[in-house]
Amino acid sequence: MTTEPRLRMALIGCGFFAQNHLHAWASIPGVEIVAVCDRDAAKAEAARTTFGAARAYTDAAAMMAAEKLDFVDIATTMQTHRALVELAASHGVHVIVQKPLAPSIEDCRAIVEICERAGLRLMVHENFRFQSPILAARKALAEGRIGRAHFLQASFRSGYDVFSGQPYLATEKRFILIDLGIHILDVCRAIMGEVETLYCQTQHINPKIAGEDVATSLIRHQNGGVSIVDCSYASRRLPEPFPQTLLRIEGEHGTIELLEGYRLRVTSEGTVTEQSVEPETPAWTQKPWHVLQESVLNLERHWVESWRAGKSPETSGADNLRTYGLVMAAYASAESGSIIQPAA
Ligand code: NAD
Ligand code: 89V
Repeated sequence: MTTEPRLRMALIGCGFFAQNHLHAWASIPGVEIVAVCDRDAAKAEAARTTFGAARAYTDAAAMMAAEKLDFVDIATTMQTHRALVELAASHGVHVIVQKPLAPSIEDCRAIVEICERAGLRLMVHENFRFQSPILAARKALAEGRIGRAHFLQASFRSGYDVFSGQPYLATEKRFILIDLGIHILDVCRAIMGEVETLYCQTQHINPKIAGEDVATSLIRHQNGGVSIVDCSYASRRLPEPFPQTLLRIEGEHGTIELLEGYRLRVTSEGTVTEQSVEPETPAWTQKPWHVLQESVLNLERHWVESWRAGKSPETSGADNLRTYGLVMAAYASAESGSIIQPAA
């Protein structure tokens, strides 16, 4: 039996969410965490010791010059992504980049072009479509249990304090659509297909933050389907549902619902079945984050599997440009009050 050599990787940006990336990489046998890098030496060193990396760096250029890597996982905030992708590409190293890919569509396109020109694999760390409850709903649809879908409501409504863990979210002029709406719009694309037109209304409820914290979009898909995508961080409810994405998919023969408490209910040809699709909680996960943490592991496994199979990952750079285009269309719609055709 031949075993493939382990993929040698490094992670750049050892901050809040990167801890999940590292736990997940450490639990995938086909991957070796060779090095970690953060501008903050203490964070880099803490990640090195916790996850058994050989070396820690504070300068990504120095790391790329010194290490022989198959890929880098970029888990910094979006302002730094383009320069770090350019650096990786100059060393012929494949790339995973956290969402949002960049602050502007021009930078996003540049990132995709840089990797295409260099012949490098590029996956955006767009993990919500890899959450196991959402995978279960997608599977029920793909199995034809409700026939062709003509309506989706994808809903994320919470009052959870995301700002204590991610303080930068409170100061950005654009908040919920680019940080969270990007995930829910991506789930919408994954379920209902490409978008023809989009209309969005935003609200700014919390006076302590700079950006919009509620966004409600009405979407017409190219296949004639219609979706509502609603996101809120100004919803006061108990039990607090963070970070659950709820779904209602209506089709010719029935309805698939992802309900609070990770219950998947399928009404198909007059029969109702309900099951728990709550993800498992490996030792490194903590509720209520476990559904996101587990999706990181699912996404990283997908990267390795698609690499080994020589296939493009589902959330490739080119794919993610379409999701990013929906976010930009939503802002354009909210600002102008008009219906927008997203950029192809
Ligand atoms: P963070 O600020 O906690 O961490 C970023 C780290 O990157 C910091 O430690 C910083 O020192 C380091 N850094 C910045 N520029 C660097 C550079 N050039 N070289 C080396 N290190 C550098 O941020 P975070 O909350 O972990 O968010 C990081 C990214 O993850 C963001 O894009 C955010 O949107 C995304 N995120 C995604 C999810 C998800 O579920 N997909 C969840 C949370 C955050
Ligand atoms: O997934 C994210 O990007 C996070 C959160 C779920 C808190 O919005 O920022």
